[in-house]
Amino acid sequence: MFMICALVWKKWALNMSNGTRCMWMRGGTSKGGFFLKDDLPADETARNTFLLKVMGSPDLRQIDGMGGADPLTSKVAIVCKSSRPDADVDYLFLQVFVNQAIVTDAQNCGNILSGVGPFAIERGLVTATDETTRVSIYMENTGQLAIASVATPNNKVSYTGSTKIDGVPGTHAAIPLEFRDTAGSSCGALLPTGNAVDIIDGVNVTLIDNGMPCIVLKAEDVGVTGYEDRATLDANTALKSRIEAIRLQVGERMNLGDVSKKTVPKIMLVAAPKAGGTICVRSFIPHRAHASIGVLAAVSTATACLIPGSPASEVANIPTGLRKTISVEHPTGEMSCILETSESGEVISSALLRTARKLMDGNVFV
Ligand code: NQM
Repeated sequence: MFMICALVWKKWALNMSNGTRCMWMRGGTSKGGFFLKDDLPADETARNTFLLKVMGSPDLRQIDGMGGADPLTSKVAIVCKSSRPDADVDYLFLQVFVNQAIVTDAQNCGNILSGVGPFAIERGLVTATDETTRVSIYMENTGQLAIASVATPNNKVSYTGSTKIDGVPGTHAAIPLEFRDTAGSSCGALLPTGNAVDIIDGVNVTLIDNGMPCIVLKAEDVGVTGYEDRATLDANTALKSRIEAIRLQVGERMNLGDVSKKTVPKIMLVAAPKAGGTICVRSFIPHRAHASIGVLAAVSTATACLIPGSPASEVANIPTGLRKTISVEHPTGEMSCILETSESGEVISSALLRTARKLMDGNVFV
């Protein structure tokens, strides 16, 4: 025992001076540090203390760390080889709060997920095969699987390509993501209260979880249009207090417990589409407006469009057919979610396109 402790301590003493190996990546419209599990302390408290230092939290500017002073750029992926027969790697997502000393695993992140396949191949956890390598990823936060298809010409990850995703300048290699069985990922059921609509503080809401716990409500019901830009929404303190009051009340009902220190549920303000899409969304994650939209939050909101009577269904322009492309308009463009539905209208699987890019591979110092 003493020997093991001494070895662990020695490894950490070394890390302090030599830094800790990590890769910084953009995943979809988010950005963060990607670590191999073995490169981080096994003890959760020590790990979280380390990650707060890496990001420079708590501090609004994160000036003494790598974080970008925004929840969307203060994210961490921890990856290891999976022991599960159906997965290549396990991925744990951690949200590092910007201005509070909190690191939480209470949510998943589909944008950061886009970087996990390339990272796993780059680190040798998965061997590249053919032009495209399919990586099966067990998402530890919610206990579900995702499949990422990564471009690997000549058995090497390629980040270059012609795919454009809104919210990211330029074009990159496409990384299609496929999800199955995401219903009830954190809440235990797609509709955790059993209702298509609940009324909270006089507002009709759909409480839904198809990969991300979300409160879906009409923007007009809380006094905005749903077409505002991020800065306008972020400056609207009255709106923020009103929707936070709703959020705090539904935590228990969504089986999430006390959500005052959690980043779920997210709040999705919906309105009729304005740019030829299916629905228009402004989301809060949950205390800042999102610059675009979260991946699984978009899937959950797209699913809400298909629930008769929900506020989303009332404003959405829903396509016909069992395989539906739900184009979710957001502040910087749109995200297309492909939903596969059964004859009875149940969503069986979802898929969408992301891109990712390696930004830095090296050692981080705390
Ligand atoms: O919903 C932001 C993001 C996300 C999460 C957030 C995400 C998802 O855009 O799957 O991607 O909701 O905190 O990265």
